[in-house]
Amino acid sequence: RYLAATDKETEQVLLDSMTVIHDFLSETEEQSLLDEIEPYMQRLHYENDHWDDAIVGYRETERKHWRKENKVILQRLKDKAFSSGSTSLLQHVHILDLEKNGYIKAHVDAVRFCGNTIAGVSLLSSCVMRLVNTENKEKYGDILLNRRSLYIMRDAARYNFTHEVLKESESVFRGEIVPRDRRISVICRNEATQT
Ligand code: AKG
Repeated sequence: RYLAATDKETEQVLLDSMTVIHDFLSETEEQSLLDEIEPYMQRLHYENDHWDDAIVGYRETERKHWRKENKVILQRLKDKAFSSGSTSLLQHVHILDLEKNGYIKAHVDAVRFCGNTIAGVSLLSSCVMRLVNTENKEKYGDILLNRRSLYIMRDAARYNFTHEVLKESESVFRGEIVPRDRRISVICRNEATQT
């Protein structure tokens, strides 16, 4: 089980709107993505001054063009996460590198920048993502994101819950410590719905 929720209602909402597929990537696929990402990432410095004050200890980039073998992996991710009725995918894939002590504070992705679905794979480290109900902070679910897993967050999980990646000292799932190391997430999003 990848979800631990405070109550039954939250559990049901999150089971319906937040999917996690453990071992979505093979070790070879993880390495293949890293081989392409790392040379660029290593030239950047970790930062703490996020524009929205949401992320601590991170560096990030976006990538539109990928090596052939990684295109295949990303296409598999997109096919899994986005239905044919989805708005078009954003062309740029977001790559977020959190240092071992880095973390992401609770936030909801801006509705004017992206649509109903956020899908990401975790490289190098497992972590715990917490989704907190925006209308009642006592209702939340912890999500175990193992290294090489894929998560698909859509609709209620995306709009009605904040999401955050817990810092090392809080990285616990169902009473078990989830060791945090440097973590890179590769995230695909779809276009915002026109309103
Ligand atoms: C975001 O970019 O909004 C995130 O919270 C990233 C989540 C992740 O690293 O998987």
